[in-house]
Amino acid sequence: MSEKVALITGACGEIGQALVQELAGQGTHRIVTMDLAPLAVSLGSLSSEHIQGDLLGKVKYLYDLDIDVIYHLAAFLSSKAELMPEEAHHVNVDGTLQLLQLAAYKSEKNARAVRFFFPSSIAVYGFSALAEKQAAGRVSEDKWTHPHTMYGCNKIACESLGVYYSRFLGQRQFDAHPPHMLDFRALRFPGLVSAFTVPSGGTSDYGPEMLHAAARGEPYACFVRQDARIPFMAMPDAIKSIGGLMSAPREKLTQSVYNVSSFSLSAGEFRERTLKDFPDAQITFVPNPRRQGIVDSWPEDVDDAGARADWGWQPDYAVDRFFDEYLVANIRKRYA
Ligand code: AKB
Repeated sequence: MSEKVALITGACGEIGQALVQELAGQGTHRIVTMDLAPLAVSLGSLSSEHIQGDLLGKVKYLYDLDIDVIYHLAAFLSSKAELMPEEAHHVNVDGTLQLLQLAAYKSEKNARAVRFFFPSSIAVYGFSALAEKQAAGRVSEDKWTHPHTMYGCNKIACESLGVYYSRFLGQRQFDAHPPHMLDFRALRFPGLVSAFTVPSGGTSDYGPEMLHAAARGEPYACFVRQDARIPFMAMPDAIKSIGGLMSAPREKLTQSVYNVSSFSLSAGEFRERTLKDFPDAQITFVPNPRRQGIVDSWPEDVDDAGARADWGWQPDYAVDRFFDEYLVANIRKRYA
């Protein structure tokens, strides 16, 4: 195995756990993981080194590694960030800035662009009225980018910083011999749903929470209205989209930031699909005004034509296959 390092921050999160397994299976890089938490025992053997602790205090240790690619997943999600906005900004933006500085330094020093993956979100979009959201339907990357949450502000700031570090750092693109700059690539994820992990701190969490509660046989009070609609995606498709974007030749990419979508569901439809497989599930709707407000500010769906055109994005799990083949079977196994 190459000594070139694939660094995964936030490795203990939902995307992180799935990505560690995927990259370990590929065997192209030495995997170094980072998180506040210890790595799950089941993943321990897949990471050659787990750096546990506060990201901002640990970045200095990464300068000794032969970093080839960074998957920067560590972040406060939307609901948690609203409880502590300044801390969220510090981790979400200052943490990303420090890793971009590391990738920029390594790219120039090794004369080889470090690829930098950043998970952005539908939270970069912002609607002020339901009628506006419904009229907009599937939004494209250049419209409605007025986030209403600290998390959304952080995501759009990090997108801009990533583009800056990969194309305009110090305006050195005008130098006679511009330095190698990092290769920044981002995806604006919808709500992600895993059959194997449960979300925490997000606002799209009501979808997976509803299913996991039903599978455990526990009642669930959904914190948004039945008509609340946002896009969702199965975790395997999220991992597929990261692989698709990160393996695409740079010259094929006409953007640095891409929407990716799979299906759009209302909370009421989520309940109906859940009851189909768990008929005894007790699911009620008890909207939380603040979290409802966040979901109302997010789009019903996103337009991912750019991703499909530039790097052949195509989800594997539309809504029926998502429930029937991915979620219900695996979630039953998890709680059996
Ligand atoms: C959240 O709910 O905060 C995230 C997201 C949609 O980015 N899952």
